[in-house]
Amino acid sequence: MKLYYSAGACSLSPHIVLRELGNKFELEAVDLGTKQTKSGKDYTKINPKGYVPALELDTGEVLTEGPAIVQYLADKANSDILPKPGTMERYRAMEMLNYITSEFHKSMGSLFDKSITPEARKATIERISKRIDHLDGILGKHPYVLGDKFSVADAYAYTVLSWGKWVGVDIAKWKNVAEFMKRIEARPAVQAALQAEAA
Ligand SMILES: N[C@@H](CCC(=O)N[C@@H](CS)C(=O)NCC(=O)O)C(=O)O
Repeated sequence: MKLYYSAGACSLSPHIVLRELGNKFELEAVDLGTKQTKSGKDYTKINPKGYVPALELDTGEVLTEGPAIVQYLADKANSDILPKPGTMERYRAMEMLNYITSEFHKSMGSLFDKSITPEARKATIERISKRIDHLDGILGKHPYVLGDKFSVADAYAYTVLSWGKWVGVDIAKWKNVAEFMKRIEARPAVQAALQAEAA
């Protein structure tokens, strides 16, 4: 299995999950500007959407979209870092993955765009702040986004919120979220993923 990634991008979420699960996998960096992979392949032939992450399976099949990849990995490993399919808890996990993808991932991502107007930037930060208020309330009740146990949704939330420092969203303002970020960052799998991506 091979994960196509870009350092610090949303591909960090499935990268963390691969390490949490103790899976054997390869990593290949993608230059998102040139769409070339580290070994010189045209990434658009691997993922025609041109963005990371993409997971190449041993069968040669390629799975894209972070929330789908993390569910695939956890289900394949029959792991408790994601509730089982068909249970109400699983729909809660999907509810949270969707919340992260639509309310944080894309809005935080849009703030990296240097051409965004100051008005649009301000409005986006205000909208994200309301979403973080909600998440802070959740994390005031339990240590992980779905409850008392680490799940794939924590890896995803950690990844997209870690962009705050680069885009002017000061996570330290939200006490529970700030503590959550430290809790997730301290996990050995997260440390290993961060080090591998920095190498
Ligand atoms: N819907 C995709 C979005 C992935 C995405 O936004 N990837 C960004 C990095 S975080 C990217 O590769 N952007 C480069 C591009 O769009 O060309 C997912 O959730 O996996």
